[in-house]
Order: sequence, then C-alpha cells, then structure tokens
Amino acid sequence: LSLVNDLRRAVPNGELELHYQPKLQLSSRRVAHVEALLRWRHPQHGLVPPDEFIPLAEHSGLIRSLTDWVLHEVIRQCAEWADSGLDIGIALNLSAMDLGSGDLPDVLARHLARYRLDPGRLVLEITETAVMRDAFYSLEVLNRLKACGVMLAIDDFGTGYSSLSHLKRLPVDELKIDKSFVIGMDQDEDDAVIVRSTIELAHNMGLKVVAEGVETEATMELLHRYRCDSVQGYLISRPMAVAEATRWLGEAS
Ligand code: G
Ligand code: G
Ligand code: MN
Ligand code: NA
Repeated sequence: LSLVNDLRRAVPNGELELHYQPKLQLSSRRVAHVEALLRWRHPQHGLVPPDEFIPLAEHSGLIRSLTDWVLHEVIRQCAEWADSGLDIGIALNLSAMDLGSGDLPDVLARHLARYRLDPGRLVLEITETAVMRDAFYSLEVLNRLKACGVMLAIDDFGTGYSSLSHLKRLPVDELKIDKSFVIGMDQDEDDAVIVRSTIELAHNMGLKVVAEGVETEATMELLHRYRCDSVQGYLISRPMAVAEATRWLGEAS
C-alpha cells in the first residue's frame, strides 16, 4: 500500500525514466527504432522494473498518468534526437487499461503537434490480451490512434488469447513474436517451427514481424532465413539509459 503512495509521487518527483533497446532491421542492417522501457528510480529501493509497478499502477488507477508521462517523454526525446540528426523511431508500450480510455488519441495528437514530430516515427505496442479485453471498444480507440499517423504493433504475440479473425480487422502494422518462442529456437525444433509459421502468417496478413529475445547469432541467422523483418534482444543490445543509448545510436548510424 505504501508503494502505491510512493508511485503516486513518482511522476511529480521526476523518479521515472525510460531505457531504450534497439531493434535491428535485418534487410538494411540498420537500427530504425528503439523500444522505450519504463523504469522507476525509487529513492529507497533503487531501480524498480516495470513488472513490479505497472500492475500496481493499473489497479490503483495511476496507469493513465504514467502512460501520459511516457508518451510525452518519448515524443520529446524523439524530436530531440531528430534535431540532433539521429534518424530513429521509438516504440512504446501501452497497457490494457490505456485502451479503455477514450482521450488517449487526443493526448497523443497534442504532444505530436507540440513537438512537430513526424507521427510515422512512433510505434505503439499493445498486447493481444489488451486488445481482446474489450475488442469492439479497443478497435475504435486503435482506429483513432492509427488516424494520428502512428504505427501500431501487437506485442507478446503467441502468449495471449486472440482470434485471427479479429486480428485481421485491427489497423496494425507489425507483430512482435514473444521472446518465450525466440530465446530457445536455435535449440528447440518446436519453437523454430512456431516462429517460422508465425512469420509466414504475419507476412500473409501484410504485417511486418519483429522477433524479441534474440540472444545468439544462431537465432539471428535462423530469423534471417525465415525472412523476419527486425530483431531485438541482448545479442544486439540490452536496454540502455538515455545517455548510453544516444552514444550507442550515434556510433551505429
Ligand atoms: O523492460 P522489461 O523487460 O523489464 O519490461 C517488462 C515488461 O514491462 C514488458 O512486458 C514491457 O512491455 C512492460 N513495460 C515496459 N515499459 C512499459 C511502459 O512504459 N508501459 C507499460 N504499460 N508497460 C511497459
Ligand atoms: O513485453 P515487452 O516486449 O514489451 O518487453 C520486453 C522485455 O524483454 C523487456 O523487459 C526487456 O528487458 C526484455 N528483453 C529484451 N531482450 C531480451 C533478451 O534478449 N532476452 C531476454 N531474456 N529478455 C529480453
Ligand atoms: Mn514491448
Ligand atoms: Na513482448
């Protein structure tokens, strides 16, 4: 309970920060995007990972203020990178509850206009489960987000519950295969088959594919052979704090 009170003060106290993990495009060998991953620098407990406070934020109704902070910070950072000559897009994660709130598209549009950012640089990642929770209402919010000009991705694909017929009607551009299938696919034939079929399915539906949890060269080679579009994982880089990410991206470009 006291952690919830601490979390309430995290935004005004400036205790939130974003770490950035590169996504490598396999055809061009270029890093076109980074994923923004939220961390909470708690004054006593140190760096708290999102798995430990996002559920808390969802249950206490604080999630919208966290998401608004992330959205603002990602757009501000992306514009700053663009101004300094770094041609990079940013993906951010939305929570299931964010899709239940109708004003998210307005907040997004307001930040985009304020920083004059090309909306095509942003990717909003949403889990299958989040979308399916209230499929019809989600579809409306997703259509309004999409109308802002951003890209939409389905995150953690394969772990949730979703119907392909519904997925087909979503205005999404990209599918991210969950790391649980990718991490061991260079050792496990079943995982490799799942990943290969998912890539084919996504391509047949006109979607780009990102594999997350790429930890070995062998896995990256398999993914290249399966025509996966982009890879993300410790092999390329761990998530980095902003100063390190800026340096890393400068050297990679
Ligand atoms: O960075 P890490 O691997 O610890 O992230 C763990 C989980 O937290 C991932 O599922 C990720 O999608 C989620 N997550 C990270 N940052 C955010 C965020 O800004 N908002 C939401 N809703 N989830 C996030
Ligand atoms: O669920 P989502 O994809 O948003 O979260 C990504 C999470 O996966 C982050 O917590 C990130 O730290 C983690 N991650 C990223 N790359 C790797 C990897 O190569 N291996 C493992 N085990 N985790 C990873
Ligand atoms: Mn994600
Ligand atoms: Na994921």
